[in-house]
Amino acid sequence: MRSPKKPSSNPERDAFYAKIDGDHMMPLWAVMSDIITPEPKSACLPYLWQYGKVRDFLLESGGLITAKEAERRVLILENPGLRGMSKITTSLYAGLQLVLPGEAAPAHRHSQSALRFVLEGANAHTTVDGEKTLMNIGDFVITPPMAWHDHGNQSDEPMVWLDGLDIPMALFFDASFAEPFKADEQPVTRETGDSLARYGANMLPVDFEMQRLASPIFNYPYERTRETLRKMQAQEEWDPCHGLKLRYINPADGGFAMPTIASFMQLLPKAFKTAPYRSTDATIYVVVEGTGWSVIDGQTFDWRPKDIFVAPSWKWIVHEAMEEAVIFSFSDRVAQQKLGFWREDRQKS
Ligand code: 1HN
Repeated sequence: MRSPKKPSSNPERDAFYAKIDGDHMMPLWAVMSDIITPEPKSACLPYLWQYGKVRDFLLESGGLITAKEAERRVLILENPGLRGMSKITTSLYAGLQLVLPGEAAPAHRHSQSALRFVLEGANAHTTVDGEKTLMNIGDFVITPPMAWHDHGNQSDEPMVWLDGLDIPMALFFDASFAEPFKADEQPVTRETGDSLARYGANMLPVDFEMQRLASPIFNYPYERTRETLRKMQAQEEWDPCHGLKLRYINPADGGFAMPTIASFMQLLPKAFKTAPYRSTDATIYVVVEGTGWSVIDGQTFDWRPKDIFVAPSWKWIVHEAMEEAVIFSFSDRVAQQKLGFWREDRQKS
């Protein structure tokens, strides 16, 4: 594309702009280069939250408000370039949620899709559409659009997870609906583990038809994901940009697990350094195992387990693992692909 240059103004043009302004009109040529950029231009900045630090704030919030009063006791992770907008990237929301022993977060539903990535605790639960799922560290749990969901912690330790939602997308489309359930907890109508047994064994009920756009599996347990990485690792087939990277899928159609949010898990062997990569889906990373650093747009971020960091759209990223590392990530890739926007780039060596 020709390098965009704004036509200059002159008194005659300015007078014309002022005249049409009253009728809510604007000349395209005065704004075109701001709205059609040759490359993505984003206010989103690279950033890393150290879990050790934010965990203290989260536990402190536990003394200020109950999960029931807050509805969801969450500290939002706001991108430093997007403050005040409840966004971790331009299109995604993320927050850290705390459910203390004995607490419950009341049932509700909304058009936004949600994912949970468990950071701390054991055997607290979320109930999604009548099925109770126990949550453990590294589990990836989804709440499809308009699915009733409530959380509870009947264990004796605090439970912390990272929430990822498509809230900015629902706002962008003016398509947000939400409602509370008539009771704090929804009735449990299915056995724990039913959806994983039914849909997570490379089989489907014979006449299965997709009822919704999201995966029929609610919980992708870390144990299984980790074992898959362990087995595949032996093959030594490393992608130069990703190491060994898998995507979470909807087993019924092979697509991503959620309609708007793509999610991934990757393994980098000890001392592996990835080749520079960039893509249009700004990505949130959560370190599960190992230590290392990532260089994003020239800035270095050291990471350790449970740290959360964000890479903006179209900025070069390189990861280097000091020890064998396992990293979860999510982005709006699936939405961009459906809409025809997604692009990726690998640095030529
Ligand atoms: C929500 O429903 C949850 O269910 C967490 O845990 C965070 C942020 C905004 C709107 C709804 C949850 C949320 C949320």
